[in-house]
Amino acid sequence: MPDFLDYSVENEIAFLTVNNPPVNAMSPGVPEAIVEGVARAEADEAVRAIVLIGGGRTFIAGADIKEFAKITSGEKDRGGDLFPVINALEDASKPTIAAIHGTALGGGLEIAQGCHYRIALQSAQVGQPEVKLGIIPGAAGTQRLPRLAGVELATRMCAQGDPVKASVAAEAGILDQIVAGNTPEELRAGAVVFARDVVARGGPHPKTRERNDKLGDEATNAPIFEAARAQAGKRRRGFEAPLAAIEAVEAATKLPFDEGLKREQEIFLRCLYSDQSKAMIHAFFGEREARKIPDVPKDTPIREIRQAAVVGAGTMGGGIAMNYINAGIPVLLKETTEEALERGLATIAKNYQRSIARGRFTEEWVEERLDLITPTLSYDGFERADVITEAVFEGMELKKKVFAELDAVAKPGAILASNTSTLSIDEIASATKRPQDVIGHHFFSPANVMRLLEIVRGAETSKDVIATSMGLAKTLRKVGVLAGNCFGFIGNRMFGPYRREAIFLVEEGAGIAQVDRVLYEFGMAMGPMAVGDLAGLDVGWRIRKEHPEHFPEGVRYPLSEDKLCEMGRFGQKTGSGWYAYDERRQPLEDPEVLKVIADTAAEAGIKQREIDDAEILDRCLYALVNEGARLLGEGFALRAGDIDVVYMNGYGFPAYRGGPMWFADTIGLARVLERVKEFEAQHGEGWKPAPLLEELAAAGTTFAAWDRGRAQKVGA
Ligand code: 3H9
Repeated sequence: MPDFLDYSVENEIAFLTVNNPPVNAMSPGVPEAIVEGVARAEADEAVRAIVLIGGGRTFIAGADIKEFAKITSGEKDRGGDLFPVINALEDASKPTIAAIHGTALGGGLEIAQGCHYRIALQSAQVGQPEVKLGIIPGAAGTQRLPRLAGVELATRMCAQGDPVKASVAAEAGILDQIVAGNTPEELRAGAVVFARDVVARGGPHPKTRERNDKLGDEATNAPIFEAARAQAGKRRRGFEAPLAAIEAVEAATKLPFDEGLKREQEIFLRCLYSDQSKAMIHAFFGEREARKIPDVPKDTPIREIRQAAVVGAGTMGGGIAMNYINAGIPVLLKETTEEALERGLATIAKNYQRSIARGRFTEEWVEERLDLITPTLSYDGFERADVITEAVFEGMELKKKVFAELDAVAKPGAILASNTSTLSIDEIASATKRPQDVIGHHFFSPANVMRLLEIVRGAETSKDVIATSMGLAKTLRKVGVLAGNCFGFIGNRMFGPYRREAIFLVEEGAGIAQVDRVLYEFGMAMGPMAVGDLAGLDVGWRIRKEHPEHFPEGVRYPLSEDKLCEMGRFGQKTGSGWYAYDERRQPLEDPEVLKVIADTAAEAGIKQREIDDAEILDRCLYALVNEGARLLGEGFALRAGDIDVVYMNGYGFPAYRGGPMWFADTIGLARVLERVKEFEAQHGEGWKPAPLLEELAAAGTTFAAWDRGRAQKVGA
């Protein structure tokens, strides 16, 4: 049995140091070890107070999330919950103190709430992030947190899941003291002083469950819950857990502690067994798996990134520059004309102003960031850059010209990244004499907001450039996913068939708004037609013209979108696309577009008919899944989970459905294949089933199982 707890006594204080790296999760055996430690300290006459502290880099990051799947699959019964620990700490006769560094999250914060006192380093954070896993706090967090923090903050923390800083937690009453210093050693020293002080003051020591002074009343609480529900409906549309968390906190304000707790447990279990929580736990581990690249080991050397440069100050280039300066990395931002540069800088300033207005950043912080940008019209200074990102217009000739210029000015070892969303990294790299340093860094618009960074590996990209890019994604607070160098990589390659089906459906008689509504109601952030109008219909049009090889003769082609582009209807930026837009940018149905569609259908011999919502959903989603399976089988993604991470973080796929491949697993691959074959019979070539989909459906297995099998092979 591993040694999950170090027990030591200093100055009459027992230190229970949790020892379960990397994040001190409450894996089986850890709660039991803490209970034993508390009992030992209680029995030890030399001990006057008990301090619970985390070993290594953090306090307790919560329950062991891996255990949840074992519980819901029936592999083990619930057991191992945290109540024995919390009760032991709260009912101890000697004062108990949680000493927090790093993060106290989920069950970690719930255990701390069971202690009589909580102290923390200034750098620590505390939170109830369970909703991000589709569950709610399940060890009385919804009942104790409002008793410490008040109803408003507790509701926000439980329903939104974001951690709060130590200073906020101290002000709210979650923490009793902030300890001076930055290190775990200083925390220990502070804990000794604090513990001796509470011992000197004497008992009784406060039990959180008995405190009711912050629970408010119906009149003060009702507007808090109403606002929280409205916020959840708007920001977390379709997610069940935020509403469930609010329900549980509300129970704390209306019921005695034990009854409130019973209510929390019912709601917790309902969420734990839900499909949403399984999908979101898949998303949690998927993001972390995506960092692992089988042939790029963890100890691959990393290139240091101290100075960045970006070529192109348009929407993408400006957003990319913001990512660097937000991370404290100075950036050179190059444009070709003074006007373009000024326009770019003005957009950046406007974006920051919006964040200041929303209270996200302070004026001073933004000033400091903006000082990190050096605008330029030349390559002067580029010789100092460790990473240079090209974000110019999407055209191969221009990109190659820029890369040839970069090859001439960049220092040896600089990473040369292209923000291309479709083009071949190998061809771009061929414009340089250093293809090993060339890689794709595909950011998503708006680049300062969207979490995804698709990292595209060329045939010659060196392993340390890949490892550095994956690390850089984390530094820039992005989720990095490695993609192979195929047309459109992972995301846009799949998006092609998805939007193609949406357009075909419209040509066959579905309403434009109907298609958007069906996908929106499924949970997508926007429908496919509205996305086209937002991103610009000309982007796909230009790609289709530049790459006819991807649209072979005899395979149906999205005719009507080209026609709209020929009319200058590029989407929101030209005031009209699939929709017309009023002055408030509200989309309106446009008779002119309906005529284009009807004429296109008539010319192409497409018979229009009434199309039901179910067909729209199946055709759009299974086009996505089939293409995902194809590129996965061809090796352009490492795992089905990586594809899911791409779609949830870059394309607005609802996290509570776990991404397209996970969603397909939940439907059953045999059923998905059956539909794909039906569509192939009706619509031909474009629906040819992906070999991997056929293989897995025949074997009666899932994409998730296929991922697990591969992970084992790589590990072996
Ligand atoms: C809960 O507590 C429910 C309760 O109400 C009680 C119910 C009874 N479990 O993220 P990182 C792994 S629900 C298992 O790269 P960082 C992670 O997979 C829980 N494993 O580090 C990774 O493994 P690998 C509520 C976990 O420094 C490694 O640790 N708590 C857990 O960037 C390093 O993780 C949360 O939701 C876990 N709880 O960030 C907190 N946490 O190396 C979830 C991490 O094999 N965790 N791992 O890929 C986090 O938010 C971040 O991990 C943290 C550290 C901020 C702590």
